[in-house]
Amino acid sequence: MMKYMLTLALWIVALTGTIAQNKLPKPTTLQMEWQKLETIAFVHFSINTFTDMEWGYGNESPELFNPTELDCRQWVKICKDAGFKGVILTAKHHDGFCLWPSAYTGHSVKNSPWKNGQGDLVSEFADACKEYGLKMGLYLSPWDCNHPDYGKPEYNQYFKNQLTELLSNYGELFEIWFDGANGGRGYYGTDSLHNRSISADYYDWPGFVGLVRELQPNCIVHGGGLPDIRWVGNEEGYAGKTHWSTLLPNNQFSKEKNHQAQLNEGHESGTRWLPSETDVSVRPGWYYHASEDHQVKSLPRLMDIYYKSVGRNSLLLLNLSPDKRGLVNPIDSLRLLEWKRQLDLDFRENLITSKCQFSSDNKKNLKKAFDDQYDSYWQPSANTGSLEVDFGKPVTMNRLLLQEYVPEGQRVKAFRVDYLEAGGWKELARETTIGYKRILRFLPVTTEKVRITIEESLAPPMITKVAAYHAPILLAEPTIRRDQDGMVRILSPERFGELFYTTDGTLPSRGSNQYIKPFLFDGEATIKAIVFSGEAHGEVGVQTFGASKASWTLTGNDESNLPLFDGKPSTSWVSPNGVKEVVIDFGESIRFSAMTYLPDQARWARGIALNYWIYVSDDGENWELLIRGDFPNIRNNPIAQTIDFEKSVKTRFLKFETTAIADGQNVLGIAELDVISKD
Ligand code: FUL
Repeated sequence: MMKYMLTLALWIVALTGTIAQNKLPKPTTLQMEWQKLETIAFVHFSINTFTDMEWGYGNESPELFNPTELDCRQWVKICKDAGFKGVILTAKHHDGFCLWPSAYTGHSVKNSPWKNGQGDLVSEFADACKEYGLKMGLYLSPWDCNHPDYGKPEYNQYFKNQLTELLSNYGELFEIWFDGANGGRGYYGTDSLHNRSISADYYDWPGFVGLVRELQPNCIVHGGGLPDIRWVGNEEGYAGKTHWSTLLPNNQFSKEKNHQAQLNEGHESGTRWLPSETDVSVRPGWYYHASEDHQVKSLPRLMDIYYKSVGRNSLLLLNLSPDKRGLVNPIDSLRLLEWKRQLDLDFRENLITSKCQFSSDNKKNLKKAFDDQYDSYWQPSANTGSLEVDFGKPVTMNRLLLQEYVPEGQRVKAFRVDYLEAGGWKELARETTIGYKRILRFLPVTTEKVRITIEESLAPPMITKVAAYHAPILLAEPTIRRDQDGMVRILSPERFGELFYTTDGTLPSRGSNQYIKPFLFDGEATIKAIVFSGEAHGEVGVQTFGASKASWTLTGNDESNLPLFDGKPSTSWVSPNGVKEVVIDFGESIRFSAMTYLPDQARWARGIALNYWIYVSDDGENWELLIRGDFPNIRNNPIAQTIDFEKSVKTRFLKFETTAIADGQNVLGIAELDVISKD
């Protein structure tokens, strides 16, 4: 009887496990192939490159499009050398200009001076991808500020016609990118700053996706009313630490939590396999702007992005912005090559080799967690279990890489890593999800043994890879901050090393001023700093400061306004509910010709202004409108926005007002406002 009960109990456990496993959403073969690409590239190149904009109006003359040295082979070769497996080109952005001679519009390369209107950039791009063996993808913006039918049902047919051209004429595509962005300014309309709000069901998504399925059955779809992969919820390059490749239907998203935060983490109980793609640009903007040449992301920043995307179960889509010549700038290409070299160094040697001893509560298939085959895995007999690696000698490591076999669903909910120190186990990390790939970074530990314990899982976990590495130290660039009184603080993210700085724009070296404690440096300045550890040094941190803020106040406001002037991007001033403006009293008349607005930098920001009205006044009562405009793409990419005036202005009071705030919020949020004289 006892034996019978036991068998029954085991059978019930097994059955419940099977039911749980069967209910787990699973990726399609296509989604799996895509996930394994790990890093792919984006290229933003179009009319915006020539107008120095991020979002065009749609009324730009095709005559403006005239790259003098365009060479798609150069772009694709850089992508190949940087280790990307595929590359996606913006065939048409929101302004409607087409990089191929579409038969359905004149707003394309065929009316540009480039190759006397005979060129087809998409075709050149396709040839380059073929030559270098990279997968080719295309971005086609549904939002089109140029087309007269946009906003009417007819536009859907126009879009399908264009999509058909792209899907039929350029060979195999691995990814098609439908952008969800909509709104802002457009050419056709009553007001050049009008908002084109369209209803949620305006686009014929099923029709668009249907075309892709029919004409390119091996092509993954980004967006398009949800299809195959999802946006990661930000354009800064990070996936959530907890990161599920599964998502609930839109109407089941939690009401309590920000929508983007949910995209960033996915849902443990998600009913659909929708892995995330982390799209981020090497520069602040997506398009090339000479003014951002000094803001190409640093090597440590790019490494951080890799670890926070690929290392958190996402796929990285990193953007390049060819310049007006039609070439990727050497600053960007060299940085990408450095990045690839550093990645190779970080993962040069897996410290877990066949010489190690492995043990576990379930020894069956244990070695499969340590081989290089993705399709073979180790599984504990229940939803929890642990495995241990004995190196047989002390080894030093600071990275641990784990992979689940996800074709059978993402399972692990919680895991712990311990290492042996002085005869006892010590906790190294306590984490949540693993997914396709998870990489942990920690300060180096020297140990003989490491143990991974799966503490919670939706079904018996399938662990296909455990690897350990000792990545070289990478010295990051220092950050430079200045408070309202002009005190400058330089901080190094490293806990060691010596800091040196300059205030005259020259490159800092060991011979420059050594930073020991905060120092006073008020007024406009560019401060550069570097950290040295022995001979090794990091990259140079650069910070440009505007006019002194020592005597600035906000009129009609109290002390709580200080975050606006404190020089800390991490703190923000937020207006009282319903107030959409801020008035600054400089204390005296000052002259300046530009200003910058840094929106709230919080992860789920408050009060991002989508447009601006700048007024000036000498007495704080009579105001003159100086300039107004939009902040394109600020919601997705909340970087500092520079507003250049036509000529310099001398004034005592400045009013910054907005009429449109992201996500329909009713407050204005400002991390920093600065004024700069550029003359
Ligand atoms: C966003 C767009 O609005 C940006 O301009 C860029 O193309 C980015 C990749 O997607 O939504």
